[in-house]
Amino acid sequence: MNIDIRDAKFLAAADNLERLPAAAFAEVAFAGRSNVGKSSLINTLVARKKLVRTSGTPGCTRGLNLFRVEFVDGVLDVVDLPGYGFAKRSKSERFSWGPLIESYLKNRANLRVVVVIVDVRRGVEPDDQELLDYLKHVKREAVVVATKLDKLPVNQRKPALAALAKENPGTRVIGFSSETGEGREQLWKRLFDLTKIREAQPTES
Ligand SMILES: Nc1nc2c(ncn2[C@@H]2O[C@H](COP(=O)(O)OP(=O)(O)O)[C@@H](O)[C@H]2O)c(=O)[nH]1
Ligand SMILES: [Mg+2]
Repeated sequence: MNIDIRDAKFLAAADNLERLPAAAFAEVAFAGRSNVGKSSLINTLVARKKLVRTSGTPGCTRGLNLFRVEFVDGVLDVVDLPGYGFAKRSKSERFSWGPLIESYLKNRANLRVVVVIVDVRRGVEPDDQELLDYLKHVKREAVVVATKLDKLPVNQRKPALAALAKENPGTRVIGFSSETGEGREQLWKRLFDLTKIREAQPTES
């Protein structure tokens, strides 16, 4: 498969939806617990070492970061959602990351798919499950990516992915490693299938 990325660039950081640039192209959002390897995964996917800041460096950690990835024959907008799982949530909040993300997930016009990243050694944890349930509720397409595959011994990888797939019927599970690049093609293929960007024109917002 030809994954010919012409350009990948940071567009905007937004801590409220009004400040997020208007819906332009098909969009994919990436979510996961803090430290799960989300920034590394996005960088590996777009083959840019430092497009997204990795752990330790401050970014817009509570807000949304928007990137644009250009292919020869299509454009994809990528949204890096804040990591969840650490901050305490109030009773009125469905997620520890608060109403901003919930509203984004529910209302963003050009959002085609949400990639939920889990650690292959931990599987889907309660926070992840809550997100997956919410995505189902708002009828969003979800893909579960089990990353840090390289941390498992080779003979445990297939069984771990099979177990995850079994636990999440109806959701595609893709194994991934930002260390080795394993799963990169498979994830792109899935994203191309779901967004149709390789044949896409800009969408109306
Ligand atoms: N071995 C291994 N380490 C990873 C992988 N992905 C991320 N890491 C490490 O996990 C830590 C957290 O990664 P980061 O991408 O910053 O996580 P984020 O907080 O979810 O954005 C860093 O030390 C990364 O080097 C992976 O696929 N394999
Ligand atoms: Mg990060």
